[in-house]
Amino acid sequence: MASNPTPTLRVGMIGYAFMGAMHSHAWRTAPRFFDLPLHPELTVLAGRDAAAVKSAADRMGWQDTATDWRSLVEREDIDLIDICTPGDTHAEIAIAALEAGKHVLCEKPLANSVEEAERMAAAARAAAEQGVFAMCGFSYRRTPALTLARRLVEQGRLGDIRHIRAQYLQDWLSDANAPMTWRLDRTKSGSGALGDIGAHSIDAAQFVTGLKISGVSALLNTFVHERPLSGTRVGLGGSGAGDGGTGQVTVDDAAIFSARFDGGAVGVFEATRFALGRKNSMRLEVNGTLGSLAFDFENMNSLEFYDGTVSSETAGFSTINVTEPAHPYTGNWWPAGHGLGYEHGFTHQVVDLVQAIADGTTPSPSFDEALRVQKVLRAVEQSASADSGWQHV
Ligand code: SOE
Repeated sequence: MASNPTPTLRVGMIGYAFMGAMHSHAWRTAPRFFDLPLHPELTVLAGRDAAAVKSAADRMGWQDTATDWRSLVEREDIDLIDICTPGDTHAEIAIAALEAGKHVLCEKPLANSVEEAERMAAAARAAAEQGVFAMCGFSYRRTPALTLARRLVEQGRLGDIRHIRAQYLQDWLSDANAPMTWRLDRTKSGSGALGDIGAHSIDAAQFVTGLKISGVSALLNTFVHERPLSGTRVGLGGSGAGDGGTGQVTVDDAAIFSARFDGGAVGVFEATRFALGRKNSMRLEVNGTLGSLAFDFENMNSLEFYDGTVSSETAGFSTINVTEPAHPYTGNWWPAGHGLGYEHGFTHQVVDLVQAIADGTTPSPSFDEALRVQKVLRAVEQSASADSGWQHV
């Protein structure tokens, strides 16, 4: 007797740049390494430029293309909408998709304002009652070392958390001649380093410690206010050409803030795209009464752990190689010691999302959790504006 084929989850994705390529890879790869209850099908890819979206779809394995995202929301052969577009479009697309009964995966930060994020979270709550679910793409949570860090905190290995130190350091804007991009335009991105990468640190800090930020005191800074509109793009940055005019940078280049967490812990956060030499250094250090943890994404297959309960004669930070089958997610990949990369967090995100949908449970980070991050972003901006001081979240 033939066994039942795995039911499909037909995905419609909007956007096909860096994040679109990453999500495509994740949708393709997840069922090849994990036993999923639903089989993702790369059904339709949408983007405004017909030729460019067709070429991206052929390259990344999508069956069909569309030039209007609304057609995806209306199609009956789509079960999930994956939003990989700049933040100014998230609310409209996500709410329309949820109201049409489609599950949603939305890139971070959830929205460009708390007001948008609140509407999205309300739509997600209403949809969940109908068995339709939404997740926000804070993918770093699914880096095995950070998932392990959370596990150690949950096991009580750190005791009570005292300090959280989070830095997200990149350098692709340190050249003042690097060209303008949508990430530097507040109307498209909502904020700069703060929302683009600081949001990851906020989510990771809250995820690993299980604590919530209750207040912040911040400063934001913009180093370069005008950039060339055209030029040669290399990765996220590049170098501008002198003849295409300039555009205004309307976001922060660096965000620094101190924070209080529920339960008495204190934190320091820094996000910048001007830390020359630091390419994707997403760092998190946590100090508790019994132990400490330290992580740097530039060394993403390791986690430093200090066990304060052993004799001081032998105590010291030790490096856990997070590549053993016993570690989160890693057993589905390569033999111990062979390591994972940036893209694996996105694949794990798909794995957990698909499992939650099949189980009929709200995936994490939910839109409500992402709304909470959005409120921290707002509090940081309010605190930094006109030096207005301490802000409750
Ligand atoms: C650019 O700073 C960026 O691509 C972010 O937008 C991503 O969220 C981060 O994972 C890598 O850097």
